[in-house]
Amino acid sequence: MSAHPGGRLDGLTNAGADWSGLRVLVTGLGVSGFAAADALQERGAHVIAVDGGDPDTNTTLAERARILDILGVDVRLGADHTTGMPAGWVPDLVVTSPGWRPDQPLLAQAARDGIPVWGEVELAWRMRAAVGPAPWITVTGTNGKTTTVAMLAEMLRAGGLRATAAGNIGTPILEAVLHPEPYDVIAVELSSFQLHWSDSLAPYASCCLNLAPDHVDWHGSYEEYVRAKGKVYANTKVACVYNVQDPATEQLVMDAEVQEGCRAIGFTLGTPGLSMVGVVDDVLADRAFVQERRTSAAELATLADVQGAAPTLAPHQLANALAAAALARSYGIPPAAVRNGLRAFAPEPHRIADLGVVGGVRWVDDSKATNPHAAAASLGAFEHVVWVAGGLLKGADVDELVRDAAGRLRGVVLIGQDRAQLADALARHAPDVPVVDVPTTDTGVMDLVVARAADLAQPGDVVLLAPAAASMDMFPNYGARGDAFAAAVARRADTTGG
Ligand code: UMA
Repeated sequence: MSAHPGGRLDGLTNAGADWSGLRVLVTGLGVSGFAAADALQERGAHVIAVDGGDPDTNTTLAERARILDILGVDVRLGADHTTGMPAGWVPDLVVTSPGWRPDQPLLAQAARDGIPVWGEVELAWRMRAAVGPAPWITVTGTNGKTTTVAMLAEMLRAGGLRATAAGNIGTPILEAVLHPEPYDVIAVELSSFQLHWSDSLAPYASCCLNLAPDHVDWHGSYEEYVRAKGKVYANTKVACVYNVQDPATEQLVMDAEVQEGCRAIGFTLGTPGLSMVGVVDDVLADRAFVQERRTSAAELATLADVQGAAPTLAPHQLANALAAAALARSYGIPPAAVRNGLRAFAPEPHRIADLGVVGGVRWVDDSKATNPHAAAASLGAFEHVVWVAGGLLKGADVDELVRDAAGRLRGVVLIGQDRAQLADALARHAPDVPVVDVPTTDTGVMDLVVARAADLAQPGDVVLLAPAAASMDMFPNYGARGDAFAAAVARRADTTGG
């Protein structure tokens, strides 16, 4: 930590510490940067906040900048401000947004100059209440983490606690930590980006749901991505929850430095062994947090409780429920509250969302499948699929995905920037499957996509939007992509009479 005030930063471990006068450069004014700048400014820090965006075209950014300016933050917008430190000013600390890559010029300069860089999650951990702060239960993984923390939060609430889900799910964790009405416990979704910039978290319980290549461009290599994910287990107090079907997650637990007495707890789609939560017949069963676990198990819920109103119970959805149940049980939540939490859980939009049957074909929006691993799970849940795929692959390899899915594919409609890579993989592994290439990136593209998919589908098939890729080449985010798809399906229902 160089010549900078390492000693002072070491003492900044709770909201009551003396943050005043600390010079902090906040990089990025998305939701996390805004929360960080606001919290630091309120505690008397001297904050400069930079963002490369253009306020003339980005009205949200302009509004955030206006509010922070009123609060006294020195806000500097535009690409010129993100290439190096502000002239004539050396910060004590940089607090960065998760979207900023470590090789971004300003962050690279901070590393060269020995200026500590924290993520907003690290800042939030260090701004917890001095006395009786809400414990964090943390969840990461390549896929399923948003669903899992949402399920976990429902279980905690069903157990009578004031709980919320925060972090990568959308609400900055800082907001949850500094909420005027303190939470009893917080279910925290952590991305690999956020974990990269966090070093002192000590969660009550933690979980890495699964591991598969994603965000390799941001981290530089798959090994670095896995290393970041593994940080979720560091300093865990009570339970490190891992996926029995994904041994790499168990390895991360074995490699982690945890607190004395912390247990490794597995979740499995099969029969649970000792210290596991799993499935027996149609029941979710706990052999980890029951007194007589050597000889008996506790019934937590049924498979029907997990499936709810979904068109099918996808194995990964069951895995998410088991992981959430293990984490909730580690916190002492009783079985009935686990079940009630699962029943109360409402799936997020764009996550295997059933859009109904139009023209004898079921239409499903899984726009949230932004990487090959998520798309594989989604494709595996249906027998005969017309697959709508493509977008930004972020350096991911799609060969395994296409090879494994080949037998289910009735046809494929390709969209987005990296569709040639998917087309090549399809030519190699599914040469007989018809592929339609949709090169246009117009906003109206989804009508064309839906028409082409309908041409390929046979009655009883599923048309599945599970792009295996990010959306930003064509849409603001995956939500907008899913909305466009759903709207085009609805228009087709109107014109064809459903
Ligand atoms: N910016 C620059 N220069 C850069 C990069 C970004 O100036 O080199 C600016 C942009 O103009 C923008 C701001 O930085 O104004 C964006 O910051 P950000 O991308 O870190 O976004 P936030 O709004 O702070 O949202 C972040 C997470 N975003 C990312 O990790 C990319 C949100 O996760 C998260 O919900 C939020 O913090 C609260 O914790 C989103 C996400 O896509 C949903 N996550 C990835 C995923 O789930 O796969 C990891």
